[in-house]
Amino acid sequence: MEGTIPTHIAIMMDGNGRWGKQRGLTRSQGHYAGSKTMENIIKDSLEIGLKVLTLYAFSTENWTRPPKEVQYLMDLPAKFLNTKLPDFMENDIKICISGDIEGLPSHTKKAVKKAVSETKNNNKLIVNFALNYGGRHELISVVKKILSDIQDTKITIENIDEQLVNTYLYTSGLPEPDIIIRTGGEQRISNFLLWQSSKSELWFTDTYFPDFNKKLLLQAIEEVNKRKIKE
Ligand code: V0D
Repeated sequence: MEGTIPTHIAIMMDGNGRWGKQRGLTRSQGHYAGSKTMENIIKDSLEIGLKVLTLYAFSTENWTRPPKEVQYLMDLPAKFLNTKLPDFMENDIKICISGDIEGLPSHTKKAVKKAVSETKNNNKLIVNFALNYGGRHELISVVKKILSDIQDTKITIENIDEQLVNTYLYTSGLPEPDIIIRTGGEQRISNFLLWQSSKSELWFTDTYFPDFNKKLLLQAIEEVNKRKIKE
């Protein structure tokens, strides 16, 4: 690998259901395969020295999928976090969540809060899960919180600038993504990190997420590095 490793990569993990279907499996079996790939990508991120990895697993729009699939998806975060927590501790990985976790099932919320609090002092790699995340929903929540703080006289209208807005986002304290990768063939931002993506490089691949790997991750980084030399 030549060139520099970015600080923050965000991945839209798309194409899991289609990967399953293509192999005569269920969509949920595709999601399971995706969760194994996710474990590998977290390991790869540690190895290459990334500081922040954001993983977009579920948008607020996904609630309209078949109930069985939604049920399966909703159990993945708790299963994943409860199984992997010792591994995160051992590898100095901090878990962050970006999204509206209040609307989630209570067992999911519980597992999420536990993982966030137990890993809060870790600092080799931040794995930021975008969970029940929607960019517009996030911006609406920012507007509401700012208005509420104005009403409570904690801030004034004159205080509102980019830096202040940043502190009200789910991603407060995290650097903006250098690269946003979307797997699965679609080339859209689909309501992901609307505010935070203003300067991000976008990289797309037709590869379904379960087939994503370290080689493609490094290819994305290299291609983006080349774009920058040309500037
Ligand atoms: C399904 C590929 C881990 C994407 C990965 C509810 C499709 C496997 C999580 C997870 C999903 C989320 C939050 C967290 C810890 C783990 C996850 C969903 C889907 C959406 F704090 N895998 N995973 N979440 N899939």
